[in-house]
Amino acid sequence: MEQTLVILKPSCVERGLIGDVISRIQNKGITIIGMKMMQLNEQILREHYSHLVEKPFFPGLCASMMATPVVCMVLKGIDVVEVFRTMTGSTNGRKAAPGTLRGDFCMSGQANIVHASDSVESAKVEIARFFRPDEIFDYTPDNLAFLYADDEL
Ligand code: IDP
Ligand code: MG
Repeated sequence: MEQTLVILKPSCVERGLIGDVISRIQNKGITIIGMKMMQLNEQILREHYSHLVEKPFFPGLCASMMATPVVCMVLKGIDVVEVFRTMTGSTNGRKAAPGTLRGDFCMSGQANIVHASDSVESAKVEIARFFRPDEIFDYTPDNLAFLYADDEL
């Protein structure tokens, strides 16, 4: 099964939306196999957002990601990278579809409450960036036979 990295950003933490996002994840039938709070710093953000370092908004993005601790999670499920990106919605909360996390919970293109890995390859790199192997608990939930059909497993 795939794994993906999720970060509940300071805009999620500060607005008291941690529980709402976790509920959406659990209601969907996605398994949380790693979860911790972290205080991000510029070094890890320059790696995590390396594709944005040259953008004029990068200093503001960094500041917004360091404003409070964040909650980092590793999620597991079949096709979970794509499934959770779809649940996350477009980058700008004002344009994200209703029913998505960003579409339902935010109004900003920057303070957009969640980060989600965008491919299986980047998920592997991002999980290794934010989690030590012993912080991931790759267990199999008891209700797996009710989350998926036999021929999907
Ligand atoms: P994503 O989070 O939807 O994958 P990316 O393009 O990878 O979007 O950008 C990473 C993060 O950088 C976004 O979630 C958002 O917080 C911030 N960001 C992206 N584009 C802008 C912008 O034009 N202005 C301000 N912040 C931006
Ligand atoms: Mg991205």
